[in-house]
Amino acid sequence: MICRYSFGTPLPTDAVVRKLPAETGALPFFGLQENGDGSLTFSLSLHPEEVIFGLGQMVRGIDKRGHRYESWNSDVFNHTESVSSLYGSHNFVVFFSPERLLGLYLDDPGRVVWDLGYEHRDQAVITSLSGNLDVYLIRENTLAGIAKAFRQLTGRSYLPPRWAFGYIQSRWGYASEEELRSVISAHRERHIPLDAVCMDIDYMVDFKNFTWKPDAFPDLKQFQQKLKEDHIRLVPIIDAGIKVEEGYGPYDSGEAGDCFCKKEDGSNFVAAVWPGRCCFPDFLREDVRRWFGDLYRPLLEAGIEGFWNDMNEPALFYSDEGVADAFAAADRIRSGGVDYETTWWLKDVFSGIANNMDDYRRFYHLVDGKPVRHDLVHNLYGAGMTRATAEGFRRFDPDHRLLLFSRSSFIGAHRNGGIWQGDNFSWWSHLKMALQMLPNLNLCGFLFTGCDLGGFGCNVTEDLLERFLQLGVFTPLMRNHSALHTRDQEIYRFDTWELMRDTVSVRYALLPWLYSEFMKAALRDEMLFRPLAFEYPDDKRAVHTQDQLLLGDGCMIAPVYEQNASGRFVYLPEDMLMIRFRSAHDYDLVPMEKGSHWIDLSLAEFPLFVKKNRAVFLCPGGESSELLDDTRFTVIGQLEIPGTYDLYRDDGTSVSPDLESNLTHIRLVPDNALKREIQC
Ligand code: MIG
Repeated sequence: MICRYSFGTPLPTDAVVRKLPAETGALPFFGLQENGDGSLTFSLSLHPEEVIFGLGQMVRGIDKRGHRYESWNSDVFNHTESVSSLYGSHNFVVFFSPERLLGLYLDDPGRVVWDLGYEHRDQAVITSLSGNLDVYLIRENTLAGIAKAFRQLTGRSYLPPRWAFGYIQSRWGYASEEELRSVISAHRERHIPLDAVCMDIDYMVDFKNFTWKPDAFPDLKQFQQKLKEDHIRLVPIIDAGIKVEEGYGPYDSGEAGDCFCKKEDGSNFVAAVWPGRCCFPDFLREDVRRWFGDLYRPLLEAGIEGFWNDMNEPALFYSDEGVADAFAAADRIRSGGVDYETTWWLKDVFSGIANNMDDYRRFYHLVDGKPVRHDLVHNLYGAGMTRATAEGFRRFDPDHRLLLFSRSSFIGAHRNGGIWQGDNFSWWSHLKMALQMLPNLNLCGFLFTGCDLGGFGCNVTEDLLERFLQLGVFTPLMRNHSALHTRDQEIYRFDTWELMRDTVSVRYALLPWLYSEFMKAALRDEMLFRPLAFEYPDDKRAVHTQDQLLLGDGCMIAPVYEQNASGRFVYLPEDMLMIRFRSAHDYDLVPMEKGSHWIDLSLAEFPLFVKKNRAVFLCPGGESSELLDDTRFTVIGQLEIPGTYDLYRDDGTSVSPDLESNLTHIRLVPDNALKREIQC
């Protein structure tokens, strides 16, 4: 059951797809306080054992209790424990204790502060700064029921094409056809499976969106065509800002259509990003989305089938006004004398030039024809860009799914694209963080996601990359990405590349099954990754587990996320079969009993646990998702009672696939084996 309560004058957000009438009674469960400055606070006392799932893309554990978070889409380069926001705002949480099961969704495009037991461990105190919002309460009997109800409120998750489940190699710095070709052939020569390579900003002319360097990419169309013969796709990046430059098509057409965000005086808001001074499309307007979505055409016509959208919080390096304010601050100090406090303050003033709150208050959007200051709708910007892109794709090619993943997002954007987890570091703690983010992202509707495997910033080590890949085997987006000037991070750069290749090969053997699990979850409004509490709500140990996840129908993952570990402890909430993978063909099958276990896992090994009477399907493998044989499988599982597995298969691109007609019901017949070969 979902109830909507409305406060103030909420702005349209495009987050929900079901319009519910607002309740007339008071909001139950929560204490309500008007703070006098327009902001509204909702409070709830927490049970000692209460766990809080949700908030999607966010640092810290699976259980969000015990800290303070903010919904404020931010370009953050350092995902430490004390950071309060990342790139997306996902204002949905589920409170779960022996006495309560309650979903809370705040449809609010502005800043929201979530104190979930930070100030007082037994209190959740949630503040909407604008006080204009819709609050939804979701009550169901199970955690999974709440997740499903929320998805039905906010709409079906985005479906990527099947090739997007292949391994993707990316790096900031690949600047030419030649360079990309050599990266691709280094994979192919070593039989490291690969489906796509990303093109970061270096492919553009002066970082201008929708351009590409003519000397580095003399014939992009032909290049992409040739690569497709080898089953490789190019995935270029697009940023949010449009360079101010007369004669540059997107700027001229944007100006002609009056598409850019304005300052109070009616002139374009200008701030610098990679290309220098840029204007920012007002993605909240339908006509602007249409204009922007059509800008992808030349790239689509060149045969490109996937994109990633970046810098759409929007990230702002500086504005002229901001720089002038900082110089003025410096001048004040210059005349007033310098001490350590003023110099520290000055340092903050200058480092605060980027992504500055004053800048976010300097420009306006048109919402229903009326100007709305950016900070009040800040968290919608990336979602608007995603929507513009997705709508453009649909106009260009209504019959095929294209790949799209964005950095910034909001609830609702999950219908139009995936997201990646942003600029993580090559840190072991970020491997754990990536794992912990997955179920909360899924809960909020973002199924197609993954982190930068190996870590984006800092220098990776080969063992860290291998362990990252072992998590990546299971994440829908399996992309190795790293920043300019960091250590080379392609698999083939390392002495242990064969281990890593074998790990990627497990992904390809699992790909048809993983795709089947993903598509069923998406089409049934379910999650792919769930916290253990979803299936074992009465098992206290399971409910509080922070480093294992349920995967699909009847599986569990428990990656190693510590350097030099020779294994890890795993808690099995029931009897399971462990598959300890070394490669697609080399693995141990170990039946294990409910309880705690130490599991040996050398660097080359990673486990997948399968419940009794459930099965995992391994196909013969291959080096491209398009070359996999999904009719012959090794079926792994302990089968004690007759059952079925519903294998989802489709053409991998059709836009509205029908779930039922794409299922093959495979009979699981009890036997004494742990694996068997089938054809279907
Ligand atoms: O200011 O395009 O998160 O993946 O490689 C950095 C360069 C801009 C941030 C993205 C990252 C990408 C990088 N971008």
